Amino acid sequence: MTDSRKRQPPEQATDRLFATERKPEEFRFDASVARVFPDMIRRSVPGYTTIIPMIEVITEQYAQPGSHCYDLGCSLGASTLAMRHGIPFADCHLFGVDNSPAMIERCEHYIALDDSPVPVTLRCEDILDTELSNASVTTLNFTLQFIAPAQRAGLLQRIAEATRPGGVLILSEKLCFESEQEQEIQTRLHHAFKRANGYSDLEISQKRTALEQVLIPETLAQHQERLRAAGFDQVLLWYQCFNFTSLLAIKTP
Ligand code: GEK
Repeated sequence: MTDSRKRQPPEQATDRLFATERKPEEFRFDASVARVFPDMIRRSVPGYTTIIPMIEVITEQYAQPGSHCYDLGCSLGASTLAMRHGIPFADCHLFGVDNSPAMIERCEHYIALDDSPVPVTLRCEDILDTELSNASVTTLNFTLQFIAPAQRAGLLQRIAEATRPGGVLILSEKLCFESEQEQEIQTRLHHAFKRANGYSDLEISQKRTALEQVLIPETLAQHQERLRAAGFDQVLLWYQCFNFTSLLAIKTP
């Protein structure tokens, strides 16, 4: 593992995409989002700045020599680079997959600036179609929530089947809650986090509307049960901040 403080991203554009009144439109991962994405995700997702370096720590523990590692929904490659620096074997191959051309184009630039010897291939593909095999560590860092719920079980099964014994899936997601009261409290805390990071009430409410049909959260129990049904033997919750969590699903050796 290398010193993550040496890999700070260059100065980033500030997210003001929802700052002025706009007609409601579905959220898309287009060029305008890709341009401000590091600022947007850091200020919107509680725990994101903790989860990224921990993906490096977890990858270091579970990567296997001669295996493939996958970052599914890699965006600009923050999780891809964390995995790359965690992989202790030069004969591993890391694949970053995203179906947004604007994200992949910028991601290529960040990967090129990085000096780790682990080979990385970026694929501009749908993660539902991308080829998976010989996997030791796979990451879905806030990506499954954008997949249609009916297609989630099939994708997780394909990941589990492609995973070697002893391999893992790191799954980070926004959660919803069965209890209305908990839902209200966690949502309020999440919005307070966004306000503390400089987002206005207008920005929070317009973004929420744009994401409504696109980002579909599920409960912790739904995730845990589906991961087990998909073929993972152990499912650990290793991180939660408000309504955002990260799970470690392990295939026993
Ligand atoms: C990070 N992991 O920085 N196929 C491929 N990519 C997809 C698909 C799909 N079907 N659906 C959505 N995406 C990153 C952050 S962001 C999370 C991941 C967020 C991609 C989409 O283009 C976007 O880049 C990514 O999944 C989700 O650690 O914005 O909250």
